Amino acid sequence: MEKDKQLQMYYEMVLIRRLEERGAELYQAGKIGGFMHLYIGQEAVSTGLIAAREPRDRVITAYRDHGVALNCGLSANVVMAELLGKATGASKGRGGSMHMADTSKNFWGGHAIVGGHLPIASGLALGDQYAGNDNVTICMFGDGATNIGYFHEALNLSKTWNLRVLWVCENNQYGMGTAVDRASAVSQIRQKAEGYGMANDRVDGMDVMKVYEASKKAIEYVRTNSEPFLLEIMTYRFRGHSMGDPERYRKQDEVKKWEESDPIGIFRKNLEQQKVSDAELDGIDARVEDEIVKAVEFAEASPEPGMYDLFKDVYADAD
Ligand SMILES: Cc1ncc(C[n+]2csc(CCOP(=O)(O)OP(=O)(O)O)c2C)c(N)n1
Ligand SMILES: [Mg+2]
Repeated sequence: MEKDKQLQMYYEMVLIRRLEERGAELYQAGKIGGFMHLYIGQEAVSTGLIAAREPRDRVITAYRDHGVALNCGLSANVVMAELLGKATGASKGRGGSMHMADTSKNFWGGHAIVGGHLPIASGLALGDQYAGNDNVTICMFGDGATNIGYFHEALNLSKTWNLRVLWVCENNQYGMGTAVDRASAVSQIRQKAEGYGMANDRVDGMDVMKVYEASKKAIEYVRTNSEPFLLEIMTYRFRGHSMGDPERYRKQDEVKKWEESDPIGIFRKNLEQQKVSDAELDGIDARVEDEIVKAVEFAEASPEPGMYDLFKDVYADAD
């Protein structure tokens, strides 16, 4: 891969990390309301995956969506403003942390109901099939979502109707406080694709280049064969399930062990081995710091949504 593209991926991973660290502080200061789920530790997953898509490929995800939004090209300003519930936010301040979206960037949200967006992904792909194009719909979800009925219905239909969906399970090994092997009959989520005769793969999600390569292959598979594929990406969230999780279900030793595989640290080392200088990487870090300061200023200075906007966009206008 060209150096510029690699540096762009490094920039995006650092941007996600810093935006969320700042977001956590603002949450604790009472400036962000509702639920907020951090992506810290999982940055290599969406960064490698979305770097492998064509802009015409659609992306849809669950509520752990800040990183996905940034990777899809939403600015730190609109993501931060949405976190603060401001009118300038990605969803005009009416979505909040779990409902970032921008269809102009082919980012179809941000969905809070576990598994609820999987049938929507099948629907997006069915629309593309009707339109006669070969766009791929990339649908990301957690390990916990694979125990939900929607997962099975959506996978079954996608294979039966030859829909171009790349199903991406971000296996961070817990659904809230429940470990995968306490909730799932099979420990490898990829096995669930077998029941639907669906091709599948499993990849290390702490190494962004491995994620990129596996995603590129999977997207090409879906596009050229006109059939779905399930990619399981092994990862770990360094923070709690959401803000305010007391984390009694996992040992600190386990968290520490995973933190040694910090995806940003791994990628930085990889870049240094390719002779990218520290100065260049530090320059990217500094650019991100500056961008986050400006995003907070932008969000804080932005207006609240108007009271009467509350009822807008609830239903689509019929033409
Ligand atoms: C239908 C439904 N049931 C329960 C919940 C509450 N809930 C929110 S997140 C979550 C765990 C999902 O875990 P996973 O799919 O692994 O995603 P992760 O949070 O690990 O990214 C649950 C049970 C919900 N939002 N929707
Ligand atoms: Mg999970």
